[in-house]
Amino acid sequence: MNRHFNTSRESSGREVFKRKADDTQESEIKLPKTETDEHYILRTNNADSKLALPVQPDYYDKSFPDYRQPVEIGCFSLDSNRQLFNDARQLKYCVKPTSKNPNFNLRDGYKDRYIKRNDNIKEKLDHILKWILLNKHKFPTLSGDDKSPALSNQLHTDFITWRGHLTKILTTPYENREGWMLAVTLFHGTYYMSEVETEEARRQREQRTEMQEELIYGGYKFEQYLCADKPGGNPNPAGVVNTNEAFCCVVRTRLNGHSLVFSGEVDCKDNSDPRLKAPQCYVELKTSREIYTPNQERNFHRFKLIKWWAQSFLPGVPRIITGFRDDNGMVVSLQSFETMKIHHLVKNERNCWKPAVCLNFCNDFLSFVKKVVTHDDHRMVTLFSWEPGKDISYTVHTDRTYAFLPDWYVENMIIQKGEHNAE
Ligand code: 0WD
Ligand code: CA
Repeated sequence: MNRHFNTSRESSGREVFKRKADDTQESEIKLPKTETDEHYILRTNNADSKLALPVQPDYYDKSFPDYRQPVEIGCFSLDSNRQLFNDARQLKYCVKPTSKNPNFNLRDGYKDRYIKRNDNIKEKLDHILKWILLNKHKFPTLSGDDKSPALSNQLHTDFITWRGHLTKILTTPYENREGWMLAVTLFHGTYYMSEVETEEARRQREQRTEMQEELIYGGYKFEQYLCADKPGGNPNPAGVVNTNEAFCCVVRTRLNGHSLVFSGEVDCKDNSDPRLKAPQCYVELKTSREIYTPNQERNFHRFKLIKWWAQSFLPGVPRIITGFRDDNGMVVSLQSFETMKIHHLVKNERNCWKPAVCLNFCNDFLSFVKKVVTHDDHRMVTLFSWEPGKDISYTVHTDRTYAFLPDWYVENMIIQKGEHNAE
């Protein structure tokens, strides 16, 4: 089997008993070691008792879990109107600059050649769900005589989500600034996970300064300097930057016992080696401020590279091309990072992040979701929330406040089931 990493599972289960010494009568009980060696905390108070998941890296510092080589099962494109096409028309082709010290002006066009996506519109999982309906044949079905109609309408996939949501989960043990909320619905045996913007994130988004907006634009502008629309073509820095347009790949993989299908935006393809199949031919593009001091380098290693690593590791994108910009918004140097070698660059930092901790934590979080969400109901949402310094907790919602599976998706899945039954 082709795997990124092979491990033998270690058992490092320690029984921990935590009781809060305050007057809320809330106690935390680390559940005894289980077969799967997970670290739930049973949080009880007088009203009810709930499990919570701790995030401290120590709990997850064991050998690497199995993470299967991600396989691309499809892709889609979003045009300037955010219309979805079941093809690669928006895929761009990477053109390596001849100079290692280019002079790309990342501010060029910010005022007059920028069409910005409306980020007040929450698209949730809609694009992925549309893609699924167009590509149901790509999901494994049960074969043989025991194929039951009820089961044949299942996707045989544990989790469906955006890659960006998984990136946030992977980096949680080391995150100390931004919390998150993830809505989960179990429908026909599959857990759908869709982010809900936190109040704090919304506030930050609405109060962005002009300088922050310009930095966000600069990331897209950098893509324009490095990418051509056609293989063999040339980049066109005189064009408009339209952030509605996107190319997304859909990959299937497995983390220990959890099968995953997720989609992530891909910046461009390296077309120079025709033997490279997707996702190995994909390239992630990034910009970052030039590094002048050891302290800046340390922060880059500790806080930025973990996000870059997690984002590209998940779909198996092997390379990240970075443009380092000066304070005038000019790209003054380029550097290429190999995703699988990023950790070697950072591991000498004190208290540095570890890939195994990120993946073990993700594995336990997904197990936690399966343990907590047991009702198969498209209207029901379990909202998992995390704030820095706290455990992961959840609330259950049966009103439609957080429901995110659209009727057109649910109906399509249910109608198909009825059709099968009628056969
Ligand atoms: O919260 C999210 N990540 C959501 C993403 C919620 C709803 C929709 N989307 C979709 C959009 O359709 C977009 O095309 O995000 C797609 C990208 O998803 P992803 O790959 O799972 O997200 P992530 O890994 O966080 O971001 C990849 C790139 C970013 O590149 P950088 O180099 O900055 O990490 O996608 C862009 C951005 O260029 N991006 C977005 N584009 C449009 N809408 C969004 C967004 N909400 N978030 C990131
Ligand atoms: Ca990028």
